[in-house]
Amino acid sequence: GTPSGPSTSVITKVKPKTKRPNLYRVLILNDDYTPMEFVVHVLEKFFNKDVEAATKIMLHVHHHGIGECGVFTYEIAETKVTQVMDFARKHQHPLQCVMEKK
Ligand code: NFA
Repeated sequence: GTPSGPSTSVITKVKPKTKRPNLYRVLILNDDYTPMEFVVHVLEKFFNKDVEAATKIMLHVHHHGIGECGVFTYEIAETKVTQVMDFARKHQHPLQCVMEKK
C-alpha cells in the first residue's frame, strides 16, 4: 500500500573520534620527618626515576613544599597514590601523595 508514518531514514554522522584521555598529576608533599633517601627510593620504585632524577624531584619538594612525580590517566594515577601511601605507612613515614586533574 501507500507508505505512511514517520520516515525510518536517519542520517548518522561518522566522526573520527580520537579522544584525549583526562590526565592527572601525581604529587608528593614535603614533611619534616620522612627521610630524604626514602623519598628518593619511592620515586625510583613507583615512578621509574633514576637516582639523579629522583634526587632532583625530592629536593624540589623539600624546598618548595610540593612536586610532580608523573602524569597519568585516572586509574594509573590512583594506583600510584595508593601504592605510595601504603608503602609510606608500612615504613611509618608521614609522606603524603596526592593526584590533581591537569
Ligand atoms: N623534608 C624532609 C627532610 O628534611 C625530606 C622530604 C623531602 C620529605 C620530600 C618529603 C618529601 N627529611
